[in-house]
Amino acid sequence: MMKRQRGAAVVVAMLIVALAAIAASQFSFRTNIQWRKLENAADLDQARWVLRAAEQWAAAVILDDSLQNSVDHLGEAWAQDMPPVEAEGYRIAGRIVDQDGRFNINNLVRSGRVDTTQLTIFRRLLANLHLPPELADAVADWLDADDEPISQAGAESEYYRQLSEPVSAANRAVVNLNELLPVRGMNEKLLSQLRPYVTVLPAFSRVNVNTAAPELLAALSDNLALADAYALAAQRDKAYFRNLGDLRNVLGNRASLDERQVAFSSQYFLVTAHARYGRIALGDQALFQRNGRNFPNLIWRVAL
Ligand SMILES: [Ca+2]
Ligand SMILES: [Ca+2]
Repeated sequence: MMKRQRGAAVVVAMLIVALAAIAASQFSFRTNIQWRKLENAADLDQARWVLRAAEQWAAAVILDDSLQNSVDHLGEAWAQDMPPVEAEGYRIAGRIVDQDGRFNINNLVRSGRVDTTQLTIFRRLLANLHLPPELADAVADWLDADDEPISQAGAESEYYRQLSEPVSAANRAVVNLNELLPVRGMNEKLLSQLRPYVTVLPAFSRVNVNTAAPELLAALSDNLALADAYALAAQRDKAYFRNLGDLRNVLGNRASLDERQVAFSSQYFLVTAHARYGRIALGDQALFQRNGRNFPNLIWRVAL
């Protein structure tokens, strides 16, 4: 608990440094706006600045963590929800969620072909979430390079062209989960149920067993019951897994995970930031990738 509090204190200190930097830049900014006279526009600029600062702060927290240790778990500073911080007329709130604790949809296809191991994992995940497992086949077809359905439940352009609003299968990796909306069997409700458990990343990723939901942990195994996966997650929250040895010790010889799919650290982090200044409130999301001991790489950013 002490460690967690100290971690949070470091995070707040970094944020205050970022805010001070903005305040210091205000002098020139104020002279600038004398001719502008549009208060809203000025507030918008300031809010954008604050939003960038929040994002940079989050990336700095991710970097700071990688300098401390090489394992990532939910007891670390980056994973703690931060209460909104107010200073100098700004209000900032930010949240960091690692993406390696989720099933990466793009793992389904390697070099244009369906990876059957990944397909099985995705089917199991859907079943554990009480969603139709055959949806995995249609998603895999949407991503794989060919136009041959992998099963009766699959679907390719031939299927999609007969719809009232004809489309073609993407036949490539996706960059945003919303791209899966046209997939056979998919709809807004289903996608929103799936969203907390999946992600789309630009490269193959392993599952961080320290941050994955029990439904995904169970999907990585052919002999781990969902109830036992919940027990595993409860155990992990008391003492995180440093390596395969820790994981094997906890599982005993009752069950095993597919160890080729498993990781104990995370490479990708989704940063959600909200900023308010004056009458303006803005939000955005950014995906960062760890970059060794250097500042994390920004993969993409979208306005909320
Ligand atoms: Ca860490
Ligand atoms: Ca295809």
